[in-house]
Amino acid sequence: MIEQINGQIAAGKGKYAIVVSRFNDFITSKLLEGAIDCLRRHGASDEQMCVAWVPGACEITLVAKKLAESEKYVAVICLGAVIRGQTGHYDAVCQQVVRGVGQINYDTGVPTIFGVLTCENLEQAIERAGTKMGNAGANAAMTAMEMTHVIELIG
Ligand code: INI
Repeated sequence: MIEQINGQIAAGKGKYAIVVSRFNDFITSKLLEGAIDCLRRHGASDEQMCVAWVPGACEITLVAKKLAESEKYVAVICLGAVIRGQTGHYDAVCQQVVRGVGQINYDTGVPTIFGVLTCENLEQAIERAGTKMGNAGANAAMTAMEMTHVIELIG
């Protein structure tokens, strides 16, 4: 028989950290609402959540790393919105955050989830912040719960 490792989407007993950037906060606040709502719907109490605000996407990784290293949280959810229309250094900001968040996973072993929108324009960001394309914050929260359980099952 093939051994199966299949994480469930349930909050469990652990505490989840959410790092959210204030830049474009009319979008990121919707991502945060989506993540909190999703964790609650899957059994998390408010005591199982911690929200850390940072100025912009570039600041997410340092705070996410500190939270992951603290050993207080089962997962760290990173939320932000980088929108090309507004910045000449869009590609650099995106690369820095993508690489940084990925690296935290390997360095700490704590699932650290990339819930940062990288969009061409404001319309795309709105579509992913609770309208046509769903809510990327809620998706990130689902991923955090599933990854937490997968890691638990591996032991
Ligand atoms: N930060 C974002 O989160 N999104 C953006 O679209 C953005 N733009 O457009 O520049 C942005 N810039 C700020 C950056 O993340 C840092 O906060 C800033 O450079 C200070 O380090």
